Amino acid sequence: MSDKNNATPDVVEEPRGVSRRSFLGTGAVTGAVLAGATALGAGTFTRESWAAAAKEAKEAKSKIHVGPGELDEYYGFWSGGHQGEVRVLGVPSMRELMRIPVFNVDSATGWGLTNESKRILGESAKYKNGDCHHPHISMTDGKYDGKYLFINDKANSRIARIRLDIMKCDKILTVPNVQAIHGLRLQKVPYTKYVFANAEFVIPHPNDGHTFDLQDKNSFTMFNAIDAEKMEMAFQVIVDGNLDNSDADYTGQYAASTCYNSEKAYDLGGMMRNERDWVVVFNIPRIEAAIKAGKFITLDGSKVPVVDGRKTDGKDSEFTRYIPVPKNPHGCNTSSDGKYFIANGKLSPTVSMIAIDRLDDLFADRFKDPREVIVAEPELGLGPLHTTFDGRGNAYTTLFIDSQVVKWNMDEAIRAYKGEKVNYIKQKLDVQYQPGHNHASLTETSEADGKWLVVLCKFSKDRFLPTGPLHPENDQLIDISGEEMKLVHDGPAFAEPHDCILARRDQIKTQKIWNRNDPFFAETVALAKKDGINLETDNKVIRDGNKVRVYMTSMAPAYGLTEFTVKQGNEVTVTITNIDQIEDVSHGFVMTNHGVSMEISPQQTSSITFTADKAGLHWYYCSWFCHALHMEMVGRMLVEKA
Ligand code: CUK
Ligand code: CUA
Ligand code: CA
Repeated sequence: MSDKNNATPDVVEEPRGVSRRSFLGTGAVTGAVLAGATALGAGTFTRESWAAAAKEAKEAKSKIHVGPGELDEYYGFWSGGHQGEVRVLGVPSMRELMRIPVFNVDSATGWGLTNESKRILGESAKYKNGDCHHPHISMTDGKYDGKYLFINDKANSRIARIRLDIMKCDKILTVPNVQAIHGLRLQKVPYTKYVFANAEFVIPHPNDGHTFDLQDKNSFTMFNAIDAEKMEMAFQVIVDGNLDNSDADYTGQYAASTCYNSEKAYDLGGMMRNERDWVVVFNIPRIEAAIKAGKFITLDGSKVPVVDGRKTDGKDSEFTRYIPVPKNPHGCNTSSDGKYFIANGKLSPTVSMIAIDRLDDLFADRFKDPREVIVAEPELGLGPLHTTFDGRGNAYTTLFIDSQVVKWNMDEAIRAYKGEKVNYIKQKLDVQYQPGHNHASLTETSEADGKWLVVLCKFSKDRFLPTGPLHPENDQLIDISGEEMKLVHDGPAFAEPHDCILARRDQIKTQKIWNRNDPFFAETVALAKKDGINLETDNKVIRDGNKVRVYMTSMAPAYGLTEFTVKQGNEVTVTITNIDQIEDVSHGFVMTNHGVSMEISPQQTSSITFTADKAGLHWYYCSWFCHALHMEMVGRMLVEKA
């Protein structure tokens, strides 16, 4: 019988009957090919290739097996895509360890329901959706410091920060006057002072309906820098074209972003008109100096300093340089040796290697042609989207249309660009199917260790048990420690993790139980103080007009209050402090038929506000199984008729 989990089917089917190679035969890469490949499916798999894969998988099994009770070597942080959360995985086991709700509502932890989470969500709490793409860990001296993880929300133009010591989101910022925060990267050196974030879409300014013309000189998008510690806007830079992905360098001086819509077009055809778009490089010290000197403007009612990084009459601004690259580039990746920004061609089979050590000269206008900073443009295959690095001079690029990862050597690509006859391509490995991001262990740091490569495939097709019309994505794990890449694991994932990041387990240090002074619930503690409440000991009901504040403790298997009375129509705030000191004894609080649910982990205070709109008896109960008598951990809210 066929067993696709072991990659040894009896019947070898070619997905959708159209082979990848037949696309290769169609010649020029166009949007039509790209669209066609997506719609029709790609990838030719013979019985031999399945069998070979099966053999390799068996060999690799021992490597990825993390036995019961054993711990993974790496933390992986996965974007939850348009599901809006961040997921924590162990690598290489690929086991999901935790979910961190961010731009979504989560009924287990009460994220989006509790007062603590609503304060963090702020104004934007009204949005129940998000679209995460790029999770990145804060750095000091080009290495992960394990303090924060930042992630974008493309859907509602937000940036969130997650504290890695508690693995909870602690700040969310809506970026003003832009639409769709997409590419997000962090300053690596000397430390993550800034979060760099691209706003993707061009919009009129002010966007008040006075014009809808994207060619208007007041229609543009902006590059954004956020103060990572304060989570406040630092500055914005107006650019030509649009902005897709970005990365920062290892000197602290430059950041670079790809632009696929240099045309400022409205539609697909228009966005593919130019043979070349560009990479825009930002000179951070020059921008900082201008702002310090007061040489900035503000826009559309916001106070954020804005500088203009557009060309004027073909002349560069002091803040930016535009480097033409082919065509609708997507991913932008700094090599872990700090030498190159690599722009991935998408509609071109090439990637463009920009020498970072030539950027000083570029900004000093020492080149006739900005393309003199390009040291190689290796041809890799169809649909290059993202590149990652093993720290041994090799790069790994995803080929969306070819459904492959290509391993290539950077030095050899440079030699070939100079005319030497050298084959810089080391290996092409089929992946299943249509990969977007890939990410090698520690690749964004100077410590890239070349052990594991995660490839996030957009299509899983036949790789898993069918789940109806909506398929999972396929996050594949590849062993890159040897000469050859070896596929070792298929991991189904929900709702498109665009990107992920891997850190060594020693780089992430978490708290076992909450600190009573934690800022996460400090405001709730302050409010309790105003009511004269000692949260660790008091079980009290405070009546304040139509508002009722119920304070109680929880300790397995009982709440401090098993009954409280309110009047119909009262606005009730329940604040619970979990005085258990034992690791892992989390309690919950659910008020039945009121849409009320929250987590209270050891030494945590959580609160939630709702209207007691129904007269009668309403049970509340603990939702995390905490004790043999967990079912008995209940209480009653008695609502008197109005
Ligand atoms: S993007 Cu999704 S595959 Cu938002 Cu980084 Cu490239
Ligand atoms: Cu407390 Cu279950
Ligand atoms: Ca274009």
